[in-house]
Amino acid sequence: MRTLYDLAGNDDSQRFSPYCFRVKWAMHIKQLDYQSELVRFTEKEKLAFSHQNMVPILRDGDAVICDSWAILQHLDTHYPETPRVFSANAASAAADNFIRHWCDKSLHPALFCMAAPHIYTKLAPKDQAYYRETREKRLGKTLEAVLADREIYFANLQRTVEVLRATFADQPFLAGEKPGLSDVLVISAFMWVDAVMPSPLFDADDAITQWGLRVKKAWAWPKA
Ligand SMILES: N[C@@H](CCC(=O)N[C@@H](CS)C(=O)NCC(=O)O)C(=O)O
Repeated sequence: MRTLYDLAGNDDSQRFSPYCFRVKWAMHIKQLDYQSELVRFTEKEKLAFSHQNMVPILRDGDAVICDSWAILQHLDTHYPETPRVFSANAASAAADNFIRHWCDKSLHPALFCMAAPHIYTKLAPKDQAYYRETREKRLGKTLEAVLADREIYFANLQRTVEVLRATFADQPFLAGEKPGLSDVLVISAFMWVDAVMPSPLFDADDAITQWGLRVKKAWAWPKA
């Protein structure tokens, strides 16, 4: 049996890890079933078996795999009869790797500044002090100050995602005519933020919103 260790808020249905979303997308594309083991930020004892303290973790039989990228690689290697997540084409795989780093270094930080104060409100009370301390250190200011500066952060986010809109003016998906791993990586980032924001980041007719709907439709993502 496969078990995915997934980050949860106060409410079990509240899931907001972009890296866990990557794995859930891969499982969905491959039609692999799994059970979720929900982990709160401060429940590090639940992760001790993995000798590190982050999610996602996949337990697959005797194998324990940490890090979303490594988990995706494991799934492609161990389930070769299922649809591949990584492109077999070297140039496409290299482009996906660029998008992975663009997400980690540019998109996630820009989204984080929008989402951080809202994530706080969704957490179990026992997690809030840990989250405040670690995230305020990362942000260099209080969560309240981040919320007060939301217009500055939104302008920065808009500059960051302009490259997506320019791309969608030319092609329906980041991977081209059909969605691919690059689309999984980017939609996972937006799903993280959508899960916590009080209102959608972008208008319904925004090219990014429309692309997100296309990705979910193309792969029949079950959760709307
Ligand atoms: N490079 C890792 C990053 C994983 C990561 O940053 N996980 C976050 C949740 S999104 C985490 O577990 N944070 C725990 C903490 O901050 O205490 C991956 O791709 O899986």
